[in-house]
Amino acid sequence: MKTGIIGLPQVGKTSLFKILTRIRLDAKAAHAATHIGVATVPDKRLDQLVPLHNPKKVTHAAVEYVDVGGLVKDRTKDSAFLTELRQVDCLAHVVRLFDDPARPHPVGSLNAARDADGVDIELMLNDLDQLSRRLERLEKDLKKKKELQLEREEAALLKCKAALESETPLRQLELTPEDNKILTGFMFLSRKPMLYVINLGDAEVGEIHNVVEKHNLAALAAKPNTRVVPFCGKVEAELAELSDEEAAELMSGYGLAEPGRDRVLRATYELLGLISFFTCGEPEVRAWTIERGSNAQRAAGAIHTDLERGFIKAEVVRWDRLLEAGSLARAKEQGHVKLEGKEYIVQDGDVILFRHSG
Ligand SMILES: Nc1nc2c(ncn2[C@@H]2O[C@H](COP(=O)(O)OP(=O)(O)OP(=O)(O)O)[C@@H](O)[C@H]2O)c(=O)[nH]1
Ligand SMILES: [Mg+2]
Repeated sequence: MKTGIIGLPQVGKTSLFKILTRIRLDAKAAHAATHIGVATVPDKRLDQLVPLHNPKKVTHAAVEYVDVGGLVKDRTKDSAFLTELRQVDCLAHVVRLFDDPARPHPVGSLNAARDADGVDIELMLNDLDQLSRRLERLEKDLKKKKELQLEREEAALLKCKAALESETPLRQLELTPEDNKILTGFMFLSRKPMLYVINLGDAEVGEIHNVVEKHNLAALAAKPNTRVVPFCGKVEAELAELSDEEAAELMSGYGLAEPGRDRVLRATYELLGLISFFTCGEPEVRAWTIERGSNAQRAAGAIHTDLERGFIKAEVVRWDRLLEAGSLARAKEQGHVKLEGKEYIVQDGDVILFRHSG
């Protein structure tokens, strides 16, 4: 699963990319158009399970980010850029609220709601263009021959067209599973879940909890498939250079409960509809990523296809119950370990031991 970092020029996209992935880019590399990297998702649950097992290795979940560079005017008309952007599963739009006289905001003033809408309009215009071309084709084909599948496609596209013409991004539409299936192949930009990363000036870092109200983003934050996460690029860049203790001290000075990096990573994970389950043993304590709603057999497949094929049963215990019990054996004695079949829907934070054949 890939998340594309987008936004106007000079808003802090590459800075965010570096903070999330912890990849160091020298000045020359930082100017390149695109960067791709993987970020490990922090998980306190997993960290707490580690001392119970004393494992050789600990592996956190990971998500991939692509920094596609600035959305300068008409860039979405560039076909290579567009192809790259269509491939991502989710968008992270960096909106600039920090002031820097040396690098003025491309529009001049700072207005998060305006920038959020402006970029959305660009995405929507692009979708409308793509959709209209397909509709034209469909109408011609349907004149020649009526076909149920084509009529369904036309109906789904007309729904989208009506939304786009009233400036509603497709991510906000409620669609039937059948419509969703038809639309998947189009990879519409405004249909991708959207994370607005509000890049604050360091003077505002103490007010991080008021940002949504203060900058008129509450309505936006309440939309479906949308999240708003305040973030302070400058402070986060400082935190990245510090030891854990020093970082904790700096954060408490700013009144921050956790790094913004963690909030952005978690929000991305949630927007993508992902959850984690854990496997615990002496060789490795590890978080695995699956889509919310996956059953136990699918979850086994995240580890290995052999495990999915040879699935017999899953021993499942909630992470906090295991932590309380102190060991799997004791959790079993206490009746917290359940033996589940392949249709069991895996829950976020389950610790699973798969029994399999072959
Ligand atoms: N004060 C302040 N400056 C920042 C912040 N984030 C980034 N900058 C500065 O703004 C400039 C642009 O940052 P980048 O991260 O390169 O921005 P970008 O969006 O990737 O820029 P382009 O790729 O050129 O569109 C750099 O000089 C950063 O040091 C921030 O949160 N606060
Ligand atoms: Mg950049």
